[in-house]
Amino acid sequence: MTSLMPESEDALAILSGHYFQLFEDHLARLLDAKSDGVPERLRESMAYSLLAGGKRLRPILCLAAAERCGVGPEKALPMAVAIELIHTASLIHDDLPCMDNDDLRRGKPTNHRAFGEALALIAGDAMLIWAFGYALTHLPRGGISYEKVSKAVAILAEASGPSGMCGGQVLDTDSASRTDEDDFVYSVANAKTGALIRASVVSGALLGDISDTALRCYYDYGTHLGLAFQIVDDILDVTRTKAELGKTPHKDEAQGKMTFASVYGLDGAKSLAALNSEEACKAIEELFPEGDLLIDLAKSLADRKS
Ligand code: GRG
Repeated sequence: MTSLMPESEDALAILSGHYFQLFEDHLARLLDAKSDGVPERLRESMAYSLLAGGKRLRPILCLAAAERCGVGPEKALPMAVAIELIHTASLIHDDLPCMDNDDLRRGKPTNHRAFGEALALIAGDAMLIWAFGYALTHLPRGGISYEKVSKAVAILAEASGPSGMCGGQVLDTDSASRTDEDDFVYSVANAKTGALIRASVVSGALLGDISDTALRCYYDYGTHLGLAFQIVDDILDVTRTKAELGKTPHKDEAQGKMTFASVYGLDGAKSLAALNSEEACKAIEELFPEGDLLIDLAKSLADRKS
């Protein structure tokens, strides 16, 4: 089978190549299969964005957390798929003319540029609904109890909804929702980006057997990792090129957004990214005193290049 691993020496892909490839192959098969009742153009539009080469950070986190809690990656794959469906739907919607109005995503024309605004909107809607249906029907087939499935899926719903990603997007884009409180930029990042990253870790862990104490460690890890990720995102928006990012840089400044870079300056933001990456590592060190991929991931994400 053709390798879909990015050609660049990407630290995330190198560190987690096994999960990355497993996920990539599964997703490609899923979108290749013509499905009864799905109009071909809708399938093409969804496949266009889903197979455009994202980093797959969230699915990798989910599969890694699940495996560390006793559930093999094959069994956890439906949860990872659901998470990537939601993440990619949010990117399609974020790029729409009524939101960020962007032309480039994952190195390709945005979904609405390729398929038109109406189809892009519906593709995102369809992926959101498909995500929950897919997890709910496919996880139990791998022998995971309905009780565990419903807890994990509820976490995902909360992270995506009004108090999670949707709410975060409102704080980020609706000028009437902006406040001048010191921690506003944290509220945006935690909801817009952090909630789904944390849910990727926690939902994976919840599929297995986990104590409340260990769950707290994964929760704190996900919180700090999500923050570090968004802080670096803000830095990259200022420091990187279109070719490096595969999306349009300098959008935050052009839109007058409050970001970690605008509030704390580039050096301040870099220190905060490093601090949150360290906090993420500390949160799970007691579970993995001899080191772990999750720790390496948190370290590498603090100075990711795209
Ligand atoms: C459809 C659930 C849903 C919400 C609608 C549009 C919207 C409200 C929310 C968008 C939120 C958003 C765009 C957050 C940004 C998160 C972020 C840092 C994305 C970039 O993630 P990467 O770098 O992207 O992991 P790849 O392409 O590698 O997957």
